[in-house]
Amino acid sequence: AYIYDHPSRTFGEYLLIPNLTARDCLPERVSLLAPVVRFKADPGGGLPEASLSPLTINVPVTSALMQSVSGDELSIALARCGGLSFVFGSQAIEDQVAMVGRVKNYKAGFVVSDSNLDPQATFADVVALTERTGHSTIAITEDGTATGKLAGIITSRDYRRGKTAPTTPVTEIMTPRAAIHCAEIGIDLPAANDLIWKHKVNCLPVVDAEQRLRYLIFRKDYDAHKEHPLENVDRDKRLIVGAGINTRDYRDRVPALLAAGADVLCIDSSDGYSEWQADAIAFIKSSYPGQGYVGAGNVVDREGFLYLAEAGADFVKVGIGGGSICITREQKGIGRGQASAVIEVAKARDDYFRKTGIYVPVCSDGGISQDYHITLALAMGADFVMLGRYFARFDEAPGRKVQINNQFMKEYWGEGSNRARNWQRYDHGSGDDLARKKKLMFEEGVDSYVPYAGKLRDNLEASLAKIRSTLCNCGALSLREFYQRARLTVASAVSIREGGAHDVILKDVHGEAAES
Ligand code: MZP
Repeated sequence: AYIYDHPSRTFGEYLLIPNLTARDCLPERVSLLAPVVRFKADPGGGLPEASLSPLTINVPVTSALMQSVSGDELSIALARCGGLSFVFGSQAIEDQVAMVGRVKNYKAGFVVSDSNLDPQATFADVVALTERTGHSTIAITEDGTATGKLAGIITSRDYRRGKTAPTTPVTEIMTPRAAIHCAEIGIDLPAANDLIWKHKVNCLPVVDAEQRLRYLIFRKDYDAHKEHPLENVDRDKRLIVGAGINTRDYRDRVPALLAAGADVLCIDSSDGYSEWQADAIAFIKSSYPGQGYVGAGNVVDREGFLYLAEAGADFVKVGIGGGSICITREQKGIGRGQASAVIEVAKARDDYFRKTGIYVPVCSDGGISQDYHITLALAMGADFVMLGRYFARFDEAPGRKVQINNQFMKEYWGEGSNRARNWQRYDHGSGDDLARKKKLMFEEGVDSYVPYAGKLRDNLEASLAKIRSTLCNCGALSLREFYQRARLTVASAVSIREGGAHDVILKDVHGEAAES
């Protein structure tokens, strides 16, 4: 056997050393634009600009192709914040297509205008409006005037549960808070405005040309749905979305996903250094020349990268065994520390670019347990990262939210667990007895909980703020500059301990000394 000289390392073993920060190197000037798919550039000009890629994302973060992560709701939320989701492929083709369709048909942006609701609007029109805009609460008066009788208030949630119908008594379906506001708003607009500002009522009035109150939008919903500056849309203003595929049914799945509008595909496999992947890529490239983008992986070394790049992969995903729910290393002894894998593959990508003039983006997948690990992956040369656990904690993730020991948790299960039964991800392609193979011989993933963390947008914005701030510490205004300038050091176990609060007694939430 060939034995590597150095141990393979992971993110938590490294630290960044700051560079000089120029006066104009400010977080608000940092661009996190990242390339997603391969492109050609002049290798004589150094590493190429991300903007040359035909598909870019405004923030270098993607969500994992997992049942417990990338459903349509999370895909919409992430694209709206500048990232990209890959809708999981371990489901029936028609179900996946429907999910992709829901993301593509989501109406990006938030339009508040008279044309939203005709004065003659019926209740059904309002229901349609609610669905289209994603407002969770709208109140209307019967005749569209401020003094008109309240016709109804609907919430998207209630509507989906089938509770809302024109005949449903208003009080049964509105939140107590909304009930108070609406009872008070049997009044004209100036008075409604007074009410809103005086009591800091959490809603916005929508009025017609004659300044008549038409309906109310609750402020938090408005904030959640107004256009985000980093929102990822392609020319038709639709959100961008990716989709997972496998090396078994791609001849049926790929055409259906592309027809549904998927912007990019990704072959989902725990070990991508295989002829099965080259076959799937060849099929897509020959069937959809110039438009079927497909990422491949996962690999952990130079050879794996070069094989997939030569096969035509549009990006290459890196990582085996580092996922938080992954037990592949324990079960099979296969894998590599994620930092070592990313460093080697990024170098292979740069060499390949210098030799061919083709830049194939690299995605670091799995094993990110701290926000700064994202930054380290980017410093080591990843173009973007893929996260599972991180996203599974949010409201928008498909897992159930449960309360355990007074703490809210979300469910998070691996694709290699018996719960997901994603046998194609671990398939070696032998034999044709699919029925027999449609179960896992042994598990490579676990079924688990992760601490609930609230809304995707709030958390992602906090994580991105840290990344931008770190780029400034290192004197970089773009990811390309960051990769070129970053200086990293391996940290000893003692210096890692030094990095947390130490030798102090922390206060608890009541301001008392917490028991250690
Ligand atoms: P993490 O962000 O939770 O650490 O890792 C997510 C990644 O773990 C996924 O993108 C995928 O590559 C990998 N994964 C998903 N399921 C399993 C499994 O069941 C797994 N073993 O390793």
